[in-house]
Amino acid sequence: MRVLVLGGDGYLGWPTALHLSDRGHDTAVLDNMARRGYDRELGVQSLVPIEDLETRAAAWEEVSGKRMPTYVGDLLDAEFVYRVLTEFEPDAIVHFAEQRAAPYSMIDREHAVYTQHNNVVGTLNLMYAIAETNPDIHLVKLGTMGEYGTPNIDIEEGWLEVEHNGRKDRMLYPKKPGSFYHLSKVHDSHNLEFGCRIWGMRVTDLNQGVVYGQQTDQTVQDARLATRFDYDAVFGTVLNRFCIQAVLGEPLTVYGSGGQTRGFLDIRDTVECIRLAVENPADAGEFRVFNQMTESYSVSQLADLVAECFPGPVQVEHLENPRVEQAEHYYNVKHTGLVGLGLQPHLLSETLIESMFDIVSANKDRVDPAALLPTVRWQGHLKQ
Ligand code: NAD
Ligand code: USQ
Repeated sequence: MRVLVLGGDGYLGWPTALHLSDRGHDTAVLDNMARRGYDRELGVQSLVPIEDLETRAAAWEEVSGKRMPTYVGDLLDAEFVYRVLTEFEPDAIVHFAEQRAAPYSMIDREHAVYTQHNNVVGTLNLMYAIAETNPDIHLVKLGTMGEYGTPNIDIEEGWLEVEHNGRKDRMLYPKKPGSFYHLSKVHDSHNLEFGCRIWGMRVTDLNQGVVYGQQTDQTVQDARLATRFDYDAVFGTVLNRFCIQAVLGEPLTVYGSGGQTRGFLDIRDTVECIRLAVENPADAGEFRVFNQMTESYSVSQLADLVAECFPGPVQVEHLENPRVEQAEHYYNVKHTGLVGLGLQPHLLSETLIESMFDIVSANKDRVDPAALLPTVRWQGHLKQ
């Protein structure tokens, strides 16, 4: 198949593009380099050094013999999006290209507006470009488990059978997200379901949990193929951060009691889930939703796991939670769709955590310890 990966310069987009290319798909990547710009804005850098997109694509061609065209441009530029779709003629598009950090979206009004404009309008431009160039294109869109929040009932895969006053209907599962970023994904999901229902688009919305890990079968083949690894309190995700903090001898920063529970998955499962979704397209008119996670853990459980695996002393510090989120709650998620397509999960094992320790040790001089501490507060704009 011909697959276009949007956001293909990012943490997950780059290894996914490599995985799809490795599996024989003609793969191209598109990115506007916004993520590298946020690094400059925040004064941080990936823990592992990364090459620019051209060097990465050239290295992949050298290693694999496979060419990977690159398109540098913005999804907010509708003409650019139409041009790329007309030129590359994809059968499937994988859409990672959004501002994805909850704390970044909560810095202030400007960052909230930027996040929702970038994410919602970018996706809307893409929907029109697909509908007007080739409505048969299967769109595989990255959503997030955080769209659901932490409701006190079981979380289904996107849809809920509702019985109300003696009548029944199948409705989109109600959403209770926890940041302006997570809300942007909810808005996307509604727009995409509308596109399927009204225009007959074919869409798979992947409500992904928090990803951990940094290496895949392809990225390890050459140092120039490495993907980014974020440790800072804005873009770094929790398990990656805990592994990094352990190696640096810094306390693991558990926000609040640590009872908050989330869905997680290994980066190697992310790339495989995308391949499975691409190779098994949604039907025309179908808004298909999968919950892309393999295990649930509370933040405290993760801190304990890292402390157990690390061969040295580890301190766990409970910081006042800068976010507004439930500390103790019910969490039971259905996630059988991708397993049904053939996913064989890599569950959190000591082996993976230990391999992360090695990656961090090799690059620890690149860390600015000041960037480890959270500075963005969910109610930061309110008068104290
Ligand atoms: P990332 O920030 O590393 O990558 C996103 C890429 O999209 C960046 O390279 C950025 O430059 C690009 N981009 C952003 N806006 C764009 C635009 N308007 N036009 C073109 N390119 C644009 O993020 P990631 O961690 O790789 O996440 C990828 C996707 O997966 C996101 O949509 C995110 O919401 C979702 N997701 C990530 C995680 C996780 O743990 N990392 C978990 C669940 C869902
Ligand atoms: N947390 C800590 N200590 C830390 C960092 C985080 O206790 O040092 C806690 C947070 O309070 C939160 C949980 O860990 O309860 C997860 O936080 P995170 O920063 O790892 O992840 P989150 O903000 O939820 O966002 C990440 C990605 C986002 C993706 C989301 C999946 O950045 O793109 O959508 O994971 S999900 O959480 O399922 O919505």
